[in-house]
Amino acid sequence: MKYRIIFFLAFAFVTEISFAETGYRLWLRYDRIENPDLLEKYRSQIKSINFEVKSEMAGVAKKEILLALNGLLGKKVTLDATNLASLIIGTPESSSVIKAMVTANEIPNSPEGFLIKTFITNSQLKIVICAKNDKGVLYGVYHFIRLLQSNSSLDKLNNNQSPTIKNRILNHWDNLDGTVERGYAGSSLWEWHKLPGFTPTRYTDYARANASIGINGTVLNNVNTNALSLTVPYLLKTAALAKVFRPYGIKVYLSARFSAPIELGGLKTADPLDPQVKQWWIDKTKEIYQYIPDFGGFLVKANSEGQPGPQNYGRNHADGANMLADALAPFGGIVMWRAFVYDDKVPDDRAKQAYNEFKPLDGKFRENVLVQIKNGAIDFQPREPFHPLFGAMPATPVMMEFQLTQEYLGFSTHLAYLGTMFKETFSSDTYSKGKGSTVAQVISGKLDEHQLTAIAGVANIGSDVNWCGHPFAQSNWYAYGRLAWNPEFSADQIAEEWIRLTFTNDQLALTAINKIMMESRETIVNYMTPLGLHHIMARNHHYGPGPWVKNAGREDWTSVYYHKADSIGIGFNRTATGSNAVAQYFPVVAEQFGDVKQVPEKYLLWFHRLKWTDQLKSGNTLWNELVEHYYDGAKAVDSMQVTWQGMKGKIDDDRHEEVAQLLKIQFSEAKWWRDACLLYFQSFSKLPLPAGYEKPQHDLKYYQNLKFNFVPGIKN
Ligand code: GCV
Repeated sequence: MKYRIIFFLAFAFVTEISFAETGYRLWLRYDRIENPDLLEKYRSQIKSINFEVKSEMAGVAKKEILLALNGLLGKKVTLDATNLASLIIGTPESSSVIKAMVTANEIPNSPEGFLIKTFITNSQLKIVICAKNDKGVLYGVYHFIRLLQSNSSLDKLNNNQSPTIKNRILNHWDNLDGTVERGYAGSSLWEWHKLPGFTPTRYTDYARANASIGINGTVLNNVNTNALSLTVPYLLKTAALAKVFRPYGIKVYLSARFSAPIELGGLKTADPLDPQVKQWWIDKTKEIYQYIPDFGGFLVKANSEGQPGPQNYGRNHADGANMLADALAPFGGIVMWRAFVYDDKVPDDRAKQAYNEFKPLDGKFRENVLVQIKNGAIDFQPREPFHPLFGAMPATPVMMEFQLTQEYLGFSTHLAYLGTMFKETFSSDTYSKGKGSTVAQVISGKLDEHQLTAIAGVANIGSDVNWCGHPFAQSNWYAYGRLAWNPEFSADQIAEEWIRLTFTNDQLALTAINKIMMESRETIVNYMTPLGLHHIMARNHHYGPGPWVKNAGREDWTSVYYHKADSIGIGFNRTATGSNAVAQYFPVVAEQFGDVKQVPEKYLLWFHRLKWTDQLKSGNTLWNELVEHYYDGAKAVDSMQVTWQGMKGKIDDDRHEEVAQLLKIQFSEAKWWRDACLLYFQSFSKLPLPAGYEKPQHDLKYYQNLKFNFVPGIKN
């Protein structure tokens, strides 16, 4: 009897633990469909499945669809190798049933596209998921699962999709010692010391999550890289990861340290024009492909923030990139050469430096080189106008770099859905070839007719059980993948999809959570950097406000360099009377950004310097408008908390409570940002807070003296 009780208690305990909603499953949650009518309907529509498997990739697709169907339908679907099956999956080569049912020109001709189509034969509904090859089938399967998870109708499917951008890549800023630069979700996923022998299921789950949203590449190591990644012991480890990811259509890439020929090869130089250096990279690349035959290529941060590069030898970025490109070309590999360069020794506005260095090199890169450009010209700020290099290098394939990890948007403590931010950049019009030359058009290769296209997202993934730290940070991984697949998707539609897959299909909850997400990034901009302010965070770790940062080792790492506040006014004059950064944009844009009357107010202080008392469109003075934005931002977090409270019972308690606690922290940090920034700027404007605003809790000194130890994301 005693044992029975112990067993019962142990069972109850285990049961409870195994049902805790940790967030580990991300958007791949296959719990039984809640709506009973829909469940019945799906069960009657999907009784059996015909999926002939002839490759490892088809094998994982089959495993996934069975897992999903068994979970979502709450019963086992039967396998049926005949044309009587209700769900038929494969390629015309692998499946004679598909070959007979679908005409060849209905299937997208692209290597990763798919068709999902409903057929009614003899009043029998059949659904076909097919593609030209198994990769398309895999993506089709994940899309079909998404349709079920979001309770879509299967009655009349005719869904034909192909990705817009070819290489859809995550960049991990993961160090070999297990830390993650700007990582706020625990330590690195990659357990280098246990590789290559140990490859936990978590690696497979990582690959599943990526494949489900179309991500097909991953750079495993930090751009501030260690040459050791290129040594044989680490190549073996990389090869073990590549083996796990391969069936999910994911290639691995490595960040390459430019000085590796010196550090590993014992050469005296890393000069890209030196024959010995070239040979060293040729040999190294050959060696890499021996271990990883489908290796994707190199990502390089050169001559930026202390990293070595071709300029150390009087060469330019094209010389460096082309040397690596030549070594990779025989194997089909690519070079992603970052344009994130700036130097405090260069006496020009930091925002102009990448354009100044790269624009003259347009057309000078090999065919397998992409120039990787951050969304804005400074550094992943809560809001930046699009980078002037987009559209300015028509003879070179350029790719986008977004930051998913929230270095400047509240780490994994603040709720920030970045789908809206990604869209803001994508839909910006460069006017490089007239109206409609959007950044999305540039990146997709459509505007300048490039076949080689790519996009990178700096990952927000770590060892935390829920992968990304904040439960809502998962939505940025998701949105990145979906927009990389098709930049025309809307942020709103992606948010809704993610909520359905991650939390619930309940309509009230969908509306409320969607609203929180869609407003979240603007809210952060308001309480951190409204009206075009930028780079005013604390020094080095970037946690919290630091508009007073002055002595940071280099001028372009200080805050005062960017806001230039004094007793007269505030803002960086980037017009013709200032740094003239506006001239780097095409004339229509340059004119708009350069004219204080036309510039969108969200970029006002990015491009213009105004007096505190200047009047804005609202009729407010600049000072009062600034105050209003900061207070609105903090207030909006309070409203988010209230809305979230209303979600209690609509979603699981575990994640509800986690988000509620994080929102509470966010609210107090929003007020901290607001009060610290306004008190600091007030010390110049000498203007009072307009009537009705709650007074700051502390004085400026208090905020300036706050010190934090062991902040994540940097080497402490
Ligand atoms: C990987 C910013 C970050 C650095 C990062 C750098 C980059 O400066 O603060 O941590 O380094 O961008 O993108 O290379």
